[in-house]
Formats: sequence, C-alpha cells, structure tokens
Amino acid sequence: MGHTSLDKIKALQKNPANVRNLCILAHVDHGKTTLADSLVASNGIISSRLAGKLRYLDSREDEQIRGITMKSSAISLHYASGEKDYLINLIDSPGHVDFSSEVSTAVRLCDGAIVIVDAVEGVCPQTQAVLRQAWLENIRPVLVINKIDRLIMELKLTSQEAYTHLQKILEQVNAVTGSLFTSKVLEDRAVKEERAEEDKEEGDIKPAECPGSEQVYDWSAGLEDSDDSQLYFSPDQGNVVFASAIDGWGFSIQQFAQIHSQRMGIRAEVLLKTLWGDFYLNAKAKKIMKGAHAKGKKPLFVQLVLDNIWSLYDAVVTRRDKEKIEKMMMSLGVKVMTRDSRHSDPKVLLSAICSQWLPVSQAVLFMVCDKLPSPLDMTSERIERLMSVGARRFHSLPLQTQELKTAFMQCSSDDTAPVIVFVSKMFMVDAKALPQNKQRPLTQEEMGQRRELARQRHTERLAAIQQTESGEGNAQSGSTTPATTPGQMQGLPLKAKPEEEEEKETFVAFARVYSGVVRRGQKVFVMGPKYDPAQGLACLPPVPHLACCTMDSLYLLMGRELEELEEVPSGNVLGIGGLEECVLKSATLSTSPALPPFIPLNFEATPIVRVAIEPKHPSEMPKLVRGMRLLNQADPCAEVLIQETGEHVLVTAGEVHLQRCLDDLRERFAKIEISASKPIIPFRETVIRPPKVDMVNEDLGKQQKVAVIHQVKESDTLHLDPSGLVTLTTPNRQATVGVRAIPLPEEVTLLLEGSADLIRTLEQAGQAQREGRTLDMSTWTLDALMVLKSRLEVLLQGRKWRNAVDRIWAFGPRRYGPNILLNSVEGYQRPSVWHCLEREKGEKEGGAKAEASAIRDFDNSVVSGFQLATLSGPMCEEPLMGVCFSVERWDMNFPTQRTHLDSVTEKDSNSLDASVSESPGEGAMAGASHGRLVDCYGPFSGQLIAAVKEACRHAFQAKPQRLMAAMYTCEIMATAEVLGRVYGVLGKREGRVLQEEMKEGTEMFIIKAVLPVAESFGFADEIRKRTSGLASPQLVFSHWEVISSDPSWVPTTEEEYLHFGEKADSANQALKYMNGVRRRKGLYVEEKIVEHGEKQRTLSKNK
Ligand SMILES: Nc1nc2c(ncn2[C@@H]2O[C@H](COP(=O)(O)OP(=O)(O)OP(=O)(O)O)[C@@H](O)[C@H]2O)c(=O)[nH]1
Ligand SMILES: [Mg+2]
Repeated sequence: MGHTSLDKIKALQKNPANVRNLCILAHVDHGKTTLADSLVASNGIISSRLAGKLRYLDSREDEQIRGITMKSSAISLHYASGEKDYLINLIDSPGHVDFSSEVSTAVRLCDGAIVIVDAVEGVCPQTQAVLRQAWLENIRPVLVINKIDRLIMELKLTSQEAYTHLQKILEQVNAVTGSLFTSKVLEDRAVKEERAEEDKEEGDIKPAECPGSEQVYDWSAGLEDSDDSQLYFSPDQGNVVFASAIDGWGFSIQQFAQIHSQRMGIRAEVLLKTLWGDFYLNAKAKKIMKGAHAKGKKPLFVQLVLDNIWSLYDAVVTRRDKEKIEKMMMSLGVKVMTRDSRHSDPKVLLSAICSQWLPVSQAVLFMVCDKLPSPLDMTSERIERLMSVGARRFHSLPLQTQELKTAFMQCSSDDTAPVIVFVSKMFMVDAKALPQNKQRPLTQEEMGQRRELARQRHTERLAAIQQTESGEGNAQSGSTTPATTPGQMQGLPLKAKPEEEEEKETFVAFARVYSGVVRRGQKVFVMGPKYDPAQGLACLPPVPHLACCTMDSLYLLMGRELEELEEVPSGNVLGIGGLEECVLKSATLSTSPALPPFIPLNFEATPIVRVAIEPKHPSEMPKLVRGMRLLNQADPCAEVLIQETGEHVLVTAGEVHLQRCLDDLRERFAKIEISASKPIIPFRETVIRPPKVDMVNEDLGKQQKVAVIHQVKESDTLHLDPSGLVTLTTPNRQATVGVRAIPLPEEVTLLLEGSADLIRTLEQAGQAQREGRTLDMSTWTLDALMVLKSRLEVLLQGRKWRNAVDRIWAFGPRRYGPNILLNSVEGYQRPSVWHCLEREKGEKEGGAKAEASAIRDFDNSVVSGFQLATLSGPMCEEPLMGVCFSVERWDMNFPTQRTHLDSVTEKDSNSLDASVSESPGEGAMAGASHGRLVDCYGPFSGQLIAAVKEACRHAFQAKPQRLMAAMYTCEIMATAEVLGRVYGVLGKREGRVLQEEMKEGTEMFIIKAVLPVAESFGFADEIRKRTSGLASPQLVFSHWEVISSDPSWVPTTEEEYLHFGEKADSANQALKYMNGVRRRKGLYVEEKIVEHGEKQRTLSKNK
C-alpha cells in the first residue's frame, strides 16, 4: 500500500460510517508508540523496516531522547478491508502519570481505544487509570497484549506456560473492567432512584412510566439486567490481539481459525469458539473435545497457535537453523530479501518473516474497524453526559438544546446541520511547519525556469571572476559577483534575522467535529465553561460567556506534518488554526447558541510540584511573562500563577512534567535563559496528643508537658494555664479571648479534606443567608452535606467533643480547610454552620435563634482571626491541618454609649475605621478608662482579629507541634537481584514499604511504598540508575502524613543525653524541613553557624 493521497483521505472523511476515531492507551512503556509505528508503516508513511525503531509519533526531541511520549499526537490512516475503505484517526497518548492529562484530552475526541498491556508486566497502575478514563468517557476499548516475544526470549516460558500466563493477564484486565461496570450500575441505580423520587415529588409522573413504583425495594441492584456481554475482553469475541509490536507480528484468533479450518477441514466458526479455552484436539477421532486441563492435554490455542510461534523463534533466533527456517518459510508462503536473511542480527530475519506472516497492523486495524464504533454509533447516554454540565439534568435543559441531541446522533454533514466542535487542547507548531508556509514541490516548468536562472548566474559569476583576475575595476566586481564578498556574506544573515523573529509559532487546536461541516473561515460561537444556553437563547447580545471567532485554517493531523484542508465533515478529528485569542485550553464551538459547553475534561493528576521561575536577565521579564502565558495555554495540566510575593510560579504534575515545561519555556515559549528555584515543597503544620514515650522509647512523665508549655512566653495580656488554655486580652482591654488547641482525630481531618468542595458550598450558602438571599442547592448537595454532618458526629465522640458538630463556628483556612473553630463560650448562642441547611430543608424552627447581643456583631472578627491563624502557622508559616481551636472564653467590656458597631464583614472591612474613632471607648478596665487610648491601638475589630489570631497561635504552640509532609505512593516493579538496591534507595529517602509481592508467573516483585514529596526529586532517576534501568517507579500524590519527630526537640532525659549526645545534632528530619521552609521564606532560622570556634582546623593536617 503506497502513500495514501490527500484526496483519498478527504473522500474517506465524508463517510462517517467508515471512520474510526481511536486512541492508544496503556501504562508507560508498554509499547503504544511502537505499535503506532507499525500502523503508520502500513500506510507507507514510514518504511516498515524502521517501524518500531523510529517511534514516528514521538516527534519532539526530548521524547526521542528519554524514550517516553509526552504529548498525544494524531495521524490519519487508510485501511482497506475487503471492499470497504476505512479512515482511521489514530491518537497516540503518553503513559507516564505526569502526562495523564494528555490522555484525558485524547480520550474525549475518540469513540474507541486500543488498550495495550505488556505481557510480562500485566496490569499496572496506569493501565487501570486509562481503563477508568475510557470508561468515564463512555468509549469502547479493545485489547492488545503486547511484547509476547518477552515471554519467549526473556522469561523463557514454554508455550503451555505462556498460555496460562496470558489467561491470567486477561483475567486481570477483565477484573478491572468488571469493577468499573459494577460501580457504574450501582451509581446508575442511585441516580435513577433519586430521579424517581424527585419526579414523584413533582407529581407529574404517570404510574405506567414508573414500573418500579409498586416495588418496595429492588434487591437485585440491577446487575442481572444489565448487559455486560460486550464488556469483557475475550479472544473469541474478537476484541483481543496478541502481538509483539517490536517484531512486527500480531494476530487475533480469527486469523488462525481461518488458516486451520482450511488445513484441517473444521468449520471456522467451530474453531473460533474453541481456539481459546479448555479445548483439545482428539487426533484419532478428529474431534475437538472439552476438558484439556483435566485430561492433561494441550489446549488448542497452544497446539495450533503458540507452538507455531515458539518454534519459529526457536529456529530463527535461538538455533539459527537455516534448513528449518527455509522449510518454515516455504510452508508459510513467505519470501524475504537476501539482505534480511543474511543479516547478522537474527531479529531482522524474524521480523521480516513475521511481518509478512502475521502483520500486526492487519490484525489490529481489522479488529479496530470490526469492533470499535463509528461516529454514527454515538450512544445517547454519552451525548447526554457530555451536555449535562455542572450535574444539571439533561431534561432540565431548554428544548432547543435537547433537540441538538439528534444532531449528535445523526452526525450529519448537511449544510443545514448545526456545527458542533470540541477543542480538547491547544498545541504549538512552528509557523514554518504550517502547510501554507511550506515549500510545495516544484512543477516541471518551475524547475526548468530555476535551472535556467542558476545557469545564468553561474556564467555571470564566471565572467566576474575572470574580470577580477585580469585586474580590471575592483569596485565594479563587488556589484556583479553575487554573494561572494565577505561584506555581503555578513549582510545576508542580518537581513534574514528579523524575518525569523517575525515567524512566530502558532497555536493549533486539537479538535473533533461532532456535527455539521466545518469550513475554512467559518464563524462560530465559543461557549465558555459557564455559558448557559438558556441565557444565550433569551438574551440579546452581548450574552455572558459567549464569544465569536473565525476558524482561519483547518488541518489534517498527520503526526509530524499538517495538511491544509478546506472543509472537514462531521465525525472527524482535525486541527484548527486561528483560535488562540478565544480558546485558552479547551472549548466548545458551535453555530448554534443552544449548545451548552461540554462537561470539563476529567484529569487524573493533581499538579503538586511548584517552582518559582526567574529570567536570568531581569530585563527579560516581559518575555518570561508572555512565555508562561503561552505555556499555560499549551499544556492541559500545568498551572501558571503569580504569588502574593510577586514570584512567578509554575505548578506541574511531577518531576518529568516539570522538566518538559521548563524545556518548553526555554526553547519555544519565552526563548530566554531562565532559572527555576528548587521545587517548593508544601508542608502542613499540626498539633498532636502529647507523646507517651520519649525519643529513646522511655516512658514520659509530666516533664514533657512542662517543657512544651515553657515555649509560650507569658506577658501582662497573655496568660497560659497548665491545661493549655491561652487567654489573651486586646491592647485596649475591651475583649478577652480564651482559646485551646485540640488535635482533630485523623479520620476527621481526612474527611474534611476530602469534602472541601462541599464545605465551600456550605459556606456560600451561609454567606447568602446572612445577606438575606437563598442559594438553591440541588438535593444531591443537601444530602451530601447531611451525610457529612452525621459522619462528623460519628467520628467526634467522647466527652471532649460533646455536641461539637453543632458548635462548629467555622472551617479554615479560606473557610473550607481541614481545621475547625469551635464555639465553647458559655452562654454564647450563635447559629451553627449547618444552620442554612435546616432552612433549606424548611425546618425553620430547628436553627438556633440569632442572639441580638452586642458581641454577636464581632462574630466575624473572631472568624477572621481564626482564618489568619490557620492560613500560616507558627512553625514555618505553612497552613495548618487537623487542628481544632476551641474558644472557651470571650468577654467583652463595652463602653456604655457605643453608637456604631464596627463589626467587620468580609466585604466592607475598610469602612470600619471611621466608626471607631467616632466612638470614644470608655472601657471599665484599668488603663483603658481614657477614651483616646482606644485610637492608638487602631479599630477595635482589628484588634480583636489580631487577638484571636495570636491566641490561636499561642494555643497551637502550647501543644506538641508537628510538621506534616505530602506523600507520594509509588509502585516499583523489580527483579529479585535488584530488590535490595531498591530498598536501599527507598530507605535513604525516608520511604516506607507498604507491601511487597511477587507477580504471578514472573520473577518480578511489586513493591508498594510511600515516599515524602520532599525526598522525591531525582528518585525515579536514582532507582533507574541503581537497578540498571530495570525498575522505574511512577509517583502519584496520595496524602498528608505527620512527621513523627518533633522539630523543637532537645534532649531532656538522661537516656536521651546518652543516646543523642548533648548537641543532639543527628539529623532531625522535621527540623531540617522546617528550617528549609523558613530560610526560603526569609524567616529567622535558629542555627549555630560556628559550633566550636577554637577547634576548627583542617583535619588532614593534624593527623
Ligand atoms: N520486547 C519487546 N519490546 C517492545 C515491544 N514493543 C515495544 N517494546 C519496547 O518497549 C519500549 C517502550 O516502547 P514505546 O512504544 O515507546 O512505549 P510507549 O507505550 O509508547 O511508552 P510511553 O509513550 O512513554 O508511555 C521500547 O524500548 C520498545 O522497543 C515488544 O513487542 N517486545
Ligand atoms: Mg509512547
């Protein structure tokens, strides 16, 4: 098959029934790009000898160097099966966790996916992740079990063992799909029930429409009724291919069924059903029988399929038996070139034979066209999901919007069909690489003209040289000899440079047409993520969140190349130029304002690694800012922000991602020298219950408590009682607060952290209520909040926490963090944070009545003080986590004729200054009796905020403080030989092994471990180096963990002195982290620089 012409592809695009949009998904290094190479080679785009070596779709330099894919890229291929011609829009995606956002962008545009699993490694963490992503987007997968050659050459399994091994892998993959399916069915059921309930409440449902209404409870969980036959991977279903992408072969059992049915005279259908499974061939009876395993017979799959491949490998690679090879080639009907058969590397011959006998591209492309849906087969479920943004029900959308569903289903390319396009990411291309700027091949005529011109120039030059040689007129010669004098040589690049700079890189949108025909120069609406079609249909322009833009150019994506197109019909993947002004990362485009924006892409990775970036030369700051803006647009996952401190910060998903972003900034976006800070590692501060043992595991008495308490310095306004209650009076002595810090149980912290979004909604509802509005919350949110409340009640048990949940005053920092402010003030009644829920539920009586007391007006100041205290803790100004501040005392001493109350509300905190100065405080307490005194301490509410903040900080310090570190989990696969070294590296980096198990059927161990983010930089590299590339871990953020050592610890007991010495300067990890953060933030670090002045000397001299 030659290079498919552009016209052919244009024609194919018009027939959506024969278009397949699909992506290749797998764990890192399972062979996606290698397989893609074989498919690309089948179209003659690259030579088939180079397939697997070129990794054509890894077009970036760093991808080639590192050997991993970092960006997903697309290519359109032609495949002819029988009489049918198919167009395959193939997207290769990266497997590394750091780039999982690229997978999300790819999956959205596809209808199907090829999931690859390494035959040796089996199902890995990313395999599960990509299966889940495919599932969430409702796209159908097919399976390729790749690298089967490794079973032969590396693991040296027999064909029988390999069969058992393959069965296990298939089971593993199906187990993942199965669990996804079950959870989906259960979820569906929950949604259905909720809807039924809502509909019942609305009372507009006819009994006939609600078949389950008579049933009291449906125990079946719906699992039995759901059709899952399509779901599982099974070779006899035709959705599994066994392959070795590197050696160029692959097959599905259909192929073997056909081969053997001719040879053995058994019907192909029978073979198809029995080739995979517990069947064997009874040669005497010429029958296929069941029960191979029980009878100790060779299963058909081993006998008819694997044995052939095993003996081929044996003959070609292991024994290099020329005669046998000849014979085999004869029987397979394969011919190879002499240079292949004489090649010193037997693999060359092997892949030459295999790629003719069982070409992997045929097997995979056939399966894809046969099993994966075309754009016409889009399910209505998927369409409804795509259009139901923000958990809105599809049926609640405007009618015109609902009607658009038919446009999706029809996938029509009529002129009347509305255009619907989704852009899933923006990528950058060199303007020079755009087809309109590229040199097109010259026609015969043009070539002739050029030749003529060159000839002329040549003769002129010759004449000129002759002139100069004969010494006539030096000045003249300069003008006639083109481009030979040094002066002109220098002139040339000067002229070229500005042009080069003008040639910027441009953004191309990675998109798909869902309906209608996209034409070059067409104008479309761009729906912002918050756009509401109801508004768009009702309002006159300007409609909020709706913009208009022109699609300047359309491209066919061909891996490294782009081809220009005039129009793209529905159902195809394409590139669109000219959208960079109106699309940031992704967007929904349409000609119909009734279309809602598609639901946002679901990203699996959370950006966690932050670095501050600076240009090497400060004057280049504007370039950096522009570059970072471009990077933000071009990367689905990277975040770019300017911190309060003015630093430009880049947040990435991991180390490899960071490296790629920095390279991109340097070379493409900013094109300047930049320097990046060391990664900024986040920490959290917390308090714990007093430890029972000291550092040498000795029982602790009271002394520790005393030592801790002495860290707080008392003054005349600050008082600390031995139980840890801190009482603080404002400078004007009008208010006194007493605060105690209590560690929250771990489960509560976890729960609060996981419910941040819910709590934020709760806070918004509370805010709305205070302002006299109501916030409409869906029943789902209300229920979730009630569940949260009751779970908190269950977790906060014991005397200390009596009624605690109802007394919650606020969450913090930022009003939704994992810390609690508790109202334990005797006699102070205020509505709890849950109050707004009760109102929403219509139980008005339930809420506590707002107390009309004067101190109520200052309620907000206390909350603000708490927010400030939790935002940055006393250890190193990092946010707090898992701390409860219980306010046990709040006394106010008001001057009697206060007229204005200067409470602080979130919105107008500025307006309070005036009110205070007008109201001379006549505090009854000594020292504050003079009215003017108040002024010199500033506004009262400000003082109260500061007092609460300080009280919280001191209360925090009165407890044993600890740092919390962000932790990664990682799974490392290693062989027994390198296991020890893996443990060594983990140990050195404070990692902890959670689990170690042997992978069935292999000699690999899987180690699950956690590792502090702070210790993770260079971890993957180190592991790879120490194990000679055998183990390569991927790090995924998992949770926060308390570091057990106390940063402020000094030896106090006899044993501790003995054990650690007087200085106790053996590494205190927590102290090291804390000082690191303090130094970065420019805070005071308590450190001895010179330990023993007089003893410092060069050791070697005094030996
Ligand atoms: N033995 C063997 N090695 C293979 C096979 N297929 C791919 N490889 C090797 O596996 C390594 C990774 O291949 P890639 O195609 O880059 O893997 P990938 O899935 O694209 O990796 P990422 O894109 O980084 O996730 C390369 O060294 C390939 O040569 C195979 O069938 N057999
Ligand atoms: Mg790849």
